Amino acid sequence: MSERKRIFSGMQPTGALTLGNYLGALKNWAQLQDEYDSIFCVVDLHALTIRREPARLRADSLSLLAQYIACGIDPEKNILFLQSHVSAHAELSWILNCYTYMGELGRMTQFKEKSARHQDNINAGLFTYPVLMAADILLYQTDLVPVGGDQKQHLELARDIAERFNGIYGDVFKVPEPYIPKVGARIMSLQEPTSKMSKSDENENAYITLLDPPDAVIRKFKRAVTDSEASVRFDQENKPGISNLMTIYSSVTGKTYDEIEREFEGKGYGDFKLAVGEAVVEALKPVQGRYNELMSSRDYLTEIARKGAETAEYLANKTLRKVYKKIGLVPRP
Ligand code: AQP
Repeated sequence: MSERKRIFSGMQPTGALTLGNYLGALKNWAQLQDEYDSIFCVVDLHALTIRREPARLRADSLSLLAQYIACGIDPEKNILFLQSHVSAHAELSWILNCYTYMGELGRMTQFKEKSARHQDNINAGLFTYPVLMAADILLYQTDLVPVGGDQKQHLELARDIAERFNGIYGDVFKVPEPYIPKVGARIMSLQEPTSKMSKSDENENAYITLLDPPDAVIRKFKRAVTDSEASVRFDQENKPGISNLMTIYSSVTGKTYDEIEREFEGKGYGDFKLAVGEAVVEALKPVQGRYNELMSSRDYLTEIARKGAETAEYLANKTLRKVYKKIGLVPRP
């Protein structure tokens, strides 16, 4: 790889991506890929923190790779791979566990939310999830991590772990910066606009997936929860539903909030919701076309994953070897 700055990011293969995943992160990956050396990972090990049907996980992993490419991630320019194919992720994660404090992990909002939602399976992986995420990022001497706003806390922890480690052993890890979009950092549920849009929401009207057919997209936007004021105006606190729809519309059309307010002045919510739905359908059309093509070329996808893992492994092992040496493990003879 060249001396350009480096990006790393990943998503869990837990079903079709939502508009939140796309607008919060993936769209930026595509925009940044020409400027940075980019490494994009399907974080299948992270997905194990929730019980998954093995066949489903297998299918979702390749499907996620296809969704990355369908959203404009060029496999010729970037490294695309599956996390479980590069064992250094699990290995560094163990080491970093020994440099992370229980108190730090206990403060993570995602752990609190996910353990409340999955009371029957509050496993240790759910707790140490941010450490694996830190390992993912630090292995590649990453400069920038494009993620949605919900991952900010995890990224701050990754920075703390890197600084702590460097403080003891010298400059081993690059300390990464977050890259969080100004518009779209937190796309909210269409049914409960004070919670984030999530692919594991039980109510499928709450989220739009990148693979939803046009009629489902329009129907879900028509049912989106709004308010009784009948005025399209950005006010996150008092009008979270309309503000969320404005964010989505702004992200997919590039229009500013002022322009949107003017466009819908004197019009009802019905017109606005339909316009948002239609804009999203248009944005998803090319993504879905490309996705369907890719899913019928399985060999092409597995070849990308194979090549990606090879390069990623080389880079990751360089860092891992340095870490092992610094902490005093005897090099393998
Ligand atoms: N609602 C959102 N708005 C903006 N960005 C979001 N991201 C997730 N939800 C939103 C960003 O998408 C990336 C991938 O996240 P992940 O695959 O690690 O899963 P997650 O954050 O746990 O997302 P979900 O959709 O809520 O998945 P489930 O329901 O499976 O837990 C990250 O960059 C994240 O910031």
